[in-house]
Amino acid sequence: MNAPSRALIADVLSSHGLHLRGAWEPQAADVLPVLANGKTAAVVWMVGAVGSSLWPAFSASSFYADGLPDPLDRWSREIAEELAERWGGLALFPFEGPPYWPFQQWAARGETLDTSPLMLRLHPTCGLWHAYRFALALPAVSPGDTPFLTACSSVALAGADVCLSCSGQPCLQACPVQAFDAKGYQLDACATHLHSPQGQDCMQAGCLARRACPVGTDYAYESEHAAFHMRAFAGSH
Ligand code: B12
Repeated sequence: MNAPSRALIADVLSSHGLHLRGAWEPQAADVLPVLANGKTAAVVWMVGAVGSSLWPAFSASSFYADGLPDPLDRWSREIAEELAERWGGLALFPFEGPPYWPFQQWAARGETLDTSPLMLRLHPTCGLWHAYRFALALPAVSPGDTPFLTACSSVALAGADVCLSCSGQPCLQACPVQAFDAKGYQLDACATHLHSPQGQDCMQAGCLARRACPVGTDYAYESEHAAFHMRAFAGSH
């Protein structure tokens, strides 16, 4: 089986509103599962959404309206597993666990990302408005994509911490219940607030701290998309 090219993978993903978010070459220390051919993966492609890119395709799918739990995870799984089978690989998911695959560390091996006081990774263009849906571990790399993979694998966390030089760090001032202090996150305080009448702004339009970040505001989630994630988050805490 020929390895799919990066252009083909990106093209197939775009029909679902998904984006190729870089790639990395697994090492023995990554301890990934072996593939169906009994070999280890040669490449891991990271797949995610940028802004509300996935919302039109997902919200039009049967998963969105079927009333069963975890519709976005099930939608992601159906797409990922079909692609993994097509290309002789394996799909890995951020929501499988615990223990969880270290998606944020993997992502930083494939594209430039920074850490942030909210613990979410900051992308230079879309800020905090991005997330991962799955990773595809494939047995081979198309020869034309070797330079891309080499370039991705040499990516390191951005040296200059964008958030440390951010004037006033509005994300740390915006949370009504001070759930973030740059060292940790008070999950209980956040969840209690979300379930209270005062928390309805976060529930309808998304986390106020995340919305306060000045980077990538053009990519902020559309309100229906934001509310969907907040309902899922509040519903499980
Ligand atoms: C567990 C988890 C949480 C827990 C964190 C508990 C904790 N103390 O660690 C909780 C439930 C609080 C959480 C919350 C959210 N999460 Co979360 N979470 C995860 C998950 C499933 C596993 C993290 C993990 O343990 N990895 C294993 C370790 C070994 O890998 P790691 O890469 O080093 O992981 C560390 C970081 O993830 C860090 N971390 C990352 N995000 C956060 C958030 C908080 C609040 C804290 C305390 C720590 C933390 O803690 C991990 C352990 O050291 C990941 C998916 C994944 N598989 O990575 C998503 C993930 C990190 N979450 C994500 C998101 C978007 C959120 C929310 C914004 C959800 C939402 N409402 O939409 C909220 C943030 C809160 C807010 N108000 O905005 C995204 C981040 C994308 C990005 N831009 O970086 C991820 C990658 C999921 C995805 N599909 O993309 N999350």
